[in-house]
Amino acid sequence: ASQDMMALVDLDDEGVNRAFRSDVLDGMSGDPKAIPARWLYDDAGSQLFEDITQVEEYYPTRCEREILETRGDEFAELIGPGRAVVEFGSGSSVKTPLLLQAIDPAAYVPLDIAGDFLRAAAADLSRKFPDLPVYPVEADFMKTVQLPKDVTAMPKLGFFPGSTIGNMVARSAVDLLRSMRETLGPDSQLLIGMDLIKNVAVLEAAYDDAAGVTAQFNLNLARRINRELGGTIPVDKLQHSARWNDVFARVEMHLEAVEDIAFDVAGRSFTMRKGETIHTENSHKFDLRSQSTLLLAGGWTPVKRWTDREECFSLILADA
Ligand code: AVJ
Repeated sequence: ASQDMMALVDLDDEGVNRAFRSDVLDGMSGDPKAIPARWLYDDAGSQLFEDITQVEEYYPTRCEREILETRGDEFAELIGPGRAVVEFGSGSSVKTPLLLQAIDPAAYVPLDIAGDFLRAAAADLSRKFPDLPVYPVEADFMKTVQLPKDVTAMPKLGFFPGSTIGNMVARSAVDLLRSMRETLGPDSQLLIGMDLIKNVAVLEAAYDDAAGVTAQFNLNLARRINRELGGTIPVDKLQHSARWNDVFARVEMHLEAVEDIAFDVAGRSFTMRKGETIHTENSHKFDLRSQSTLLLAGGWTPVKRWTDREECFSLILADA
């Protein structure tokens, strides 16, 4: 049922824990087994993802940065100054300075579920832009977020880089785009990154790098289950797998059992046959038309689209 990020949960620690347990138990009871990708991003997972963005094979970060670095004048012209920039799933906010520098915003509101990570990144950004008010909000951006009252009167620019939208199946992506529109208001704009369909070998290498960083990111989910849910998963008997699914236009990450295994999670027993997998993430890829269709279904009208020189990745500006 839940091979995507969708989960409407309370964000107090106990709520997170309960939601994690129920998502994992549900997901491990299914056939095929699947756990929502959002649980990959605890503080350790968020750090491992930052490491992924540095590996040679992982082109999205590099290509998106190229667009942000070279199109500042066009952003300034089409977006204008004085907006509150609301970043969804801000992570380490490494790309953000490129945007903020170009458009001269009135405030910056990073939203993320990884609290410690969020606050460290916000503090870092405040040092770079001492005159910019920064209001970090620890929140699950899958639901409509109450923004700090200091920014309610400002026109908003939603910033959703990295093709994180690609983690969701279309139905959830549309729900998210609609709730972003709800969060940001009727005069808002959205600058969203969307990864492009390309050569399968390039796509699969980006999700299975030679140094094994993506494998560690994926395996961290099994370690997190062991840590937080009293699990006994034999992590050394799982291997990372990344495969292009052409029907769904997505790269899928799985954890595959290398032999028959049995283990407990939160007091319940599970088995995996050799070759059986736990589906842990989808990363959907797009073309021009699928991008427009998705945005329009979510209530956003595309205004301008940029790609990097190699046409690996795209950024799209849309109006509410
Ligand atoms: C954070 C969703 C953009 O799908 O490319 C990277 C996550 N997973 N390598 C992506 C990810 C494995 C990443 N996003």
